[in-house]
Parts: sequence; structure tokens; C-alpha cells
Amino acid sequence: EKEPITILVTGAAGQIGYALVPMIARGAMLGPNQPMILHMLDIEPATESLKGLKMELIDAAYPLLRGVVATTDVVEACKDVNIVVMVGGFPRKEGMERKDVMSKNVSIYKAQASALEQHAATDCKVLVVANPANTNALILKEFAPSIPEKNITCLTRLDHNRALGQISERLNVLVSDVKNVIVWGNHSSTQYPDVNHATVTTNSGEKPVRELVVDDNWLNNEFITTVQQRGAAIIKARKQSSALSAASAACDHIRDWVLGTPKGEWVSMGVYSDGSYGIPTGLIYSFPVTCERGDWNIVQGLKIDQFSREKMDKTAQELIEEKTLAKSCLN
Ligand code: NAX
Repeated sequence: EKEPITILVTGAAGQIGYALVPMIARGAMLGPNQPMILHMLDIEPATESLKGLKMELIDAAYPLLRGVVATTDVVEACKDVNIVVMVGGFPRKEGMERKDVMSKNVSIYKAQASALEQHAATDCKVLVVANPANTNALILKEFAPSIPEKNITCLTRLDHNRALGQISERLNVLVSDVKNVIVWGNHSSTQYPDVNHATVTTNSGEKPVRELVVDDNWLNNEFITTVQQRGAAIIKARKQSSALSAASAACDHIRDWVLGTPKGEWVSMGVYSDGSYGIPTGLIYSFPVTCERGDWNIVQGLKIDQFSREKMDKTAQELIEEKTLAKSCLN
């Protein structure tokens, strides 16, 4: 039998946490044969709620779950963790300035970076979910220099999956037959969901999405804004932000990263830019990646038209501004 892997979920007492931990414990993240020890971190006011969650995990009697640590102590939470899903953060509340939210998250991510740096397994893989996800991941990277930069990522898989979902609904095809959409840039409303390389598996082979959806106007306008604004649409309908879809996307992200992407298929991940596609280095930007043996690589050589170029640059620009704002919060 395999050795258990230790997984940390921060912000575990929140609503994404409540959807995510049972998925992990069932094996949705690392597969049905991989036992795990779950560390759950939250803050003091959530102590009781975190305790309740631990009780429920015990009551669910998950065969793969070999241990649960529920704590408000960052050091205890980070001890020897192999995989870290960072869902904890300070949410934007009504009337708050962008700078105030950024400032709170910068201090959280700076502190947690140091704890991971000192106590996590040296090859730990980190996924940041909490917003502003790309910039939180960047702060984490800056303050945990001993963690390899390729091990720090942020979640844009939810946006990627939303794009797959929209195409599948529009064409009335199985979502599993749609592949190779791309989400470029920031996990925000400036993200660019790109279908120029996406295909659908049909009875007569692989067909470009652009060929099957004849309505270019829909693809260039409504499709993009629907994916960009989906988070807001969920909040409007549910009076709460996306939780199960975010949790599911976090499992997809880690699973593909650790176990590999299927042949001929890529996924979107927020990763440290190496300058590919003219995106400035020094940003965590969402790119199309393939994964193999625990390592991701940006898909190279895709043709970028003028329409895409502008949208890719616009979302990069927003990330540069966020980075400047984050830096100003460090002083
Ligand atoms: P909740 O407010 O329900 O949960 C957040 C939890 O984090 C709370 O239990 C809170 O006590 C805890 N927390 C706060 N500060 C902490 C700290 N310093 N250490 C540990 N825990 C801390 O929010 P939820 O709906 O679960 O969303 C969590 C985050 O995910 C938010 O930042 C949200 O904006 C972000 N999202 C990101 C998505 C993505 O695709 N990247 C999509 C979904 C979601 O909106």
C-alpha cells in the first residue's frame, strides 16, 4: 500500500472548505488508491466550526483518510505537508477599498509563506484559491524562496471548466468531448477565455469549436463575458459565491498536476510566467499547460491573433497593477 500524503487546506471552515475536504477524502484529488492525512487550518473565530468539520470527517468513515489535524496554529498546520490548497483569505466586504483587501491578504500570505518555507516538505506543491488568487500566489512565492517557483500555482481551472461547460451547453455535446480551451491571465473579470484552439470529439473525428459554433459573434462576445462574469452570476442566484465548482476545480488542478494531463490535452493553470507568449516575467499568469510526472510545462507555439493579443495583454496589465498595489502594502 502507498504511504499517506499530507494535504493542508487553509480556510477549511469556510464554504469552499466544506465542499473540498470531503472530495479530497473520497479520493477525487489524488485517486482512489492514495491514502492521505488531512491538515485543516482556520482562524480563531472558526475554531468550533472547524472542530465540527473534523467530527463529520470522522463520522464519514472514509477509508483513505488516515488522520485529521484541525488547528488554528499555522506552524502545526504546515508541518511536513506535501500538498497545500490555500482557500483561506480575507474577503472583500462592502465598502472596502481594494487596497485594504489587498493589504490584509498580503500580510496573510506573507506569514503563511514563511510557515510553509520552514515547516512544509521541501517539494510541497501549492495551489492558491483565495482571491486575489494570482497575486496572493505571487506574494507567497516571494516570501517562500526555498519552495521551487514551479511549485506555486493559482486556481484558474474553475474558469477553464466554466468555458468547457458553456461550449458543451451551446453545442449540446458531452463536456468530456470538449477540450483545449484556454483561460489566459488573471482569475478576475479581465481573464481571457480563448476557444481558438479548442476542439470537440465527434463521430467524424476532432472538429474545431470555431467550425462547430458557426456564430462567431457569440464566441467573441457573449461566450467570453459569460465565463468572465460567471462568479457574479452564481452569487446573484445563490446569494453565496461558487463553492462546489471551486472545490471540484481545485481537485482537478492538483490531480492533473500530480498524475498528468491526458495525451493531446491541456488545462489552464496560474503559474509563474517565464515570458512565454510575450507575457512579462514576474507575474503569476494563467497559461495552457500539460503536466507529466508532477511537473507542468506551458504549451508552446500556439498562434495568437490580434484579438487574443489585446485581451492577453489587458489581463497582464491588470496583474502588473495588482502587483504594484501588493508591493505598496508591504511597506
Ligand atoms: P469563506 O469566507 O466561506 O471561507 C474562507 C475561510 O478562510 C473562512 O473560514 C475564514 O475564517 C478563513 N480564513 C480567513 N483568514 C484566514 C487565515 N489567515 N488563515 C486561515 N484561514 C483563514 O470563503 P469561500 O467561499 O470558501 O472562498 C474562499 C476564497 O476563495 C475567497 O477568497 C474567494 O474569493 C476565493 N475563490 C476563488 C476562486 C478561484 O477560482 N480562484 C473561485 C471561488 C472563490 O470565489
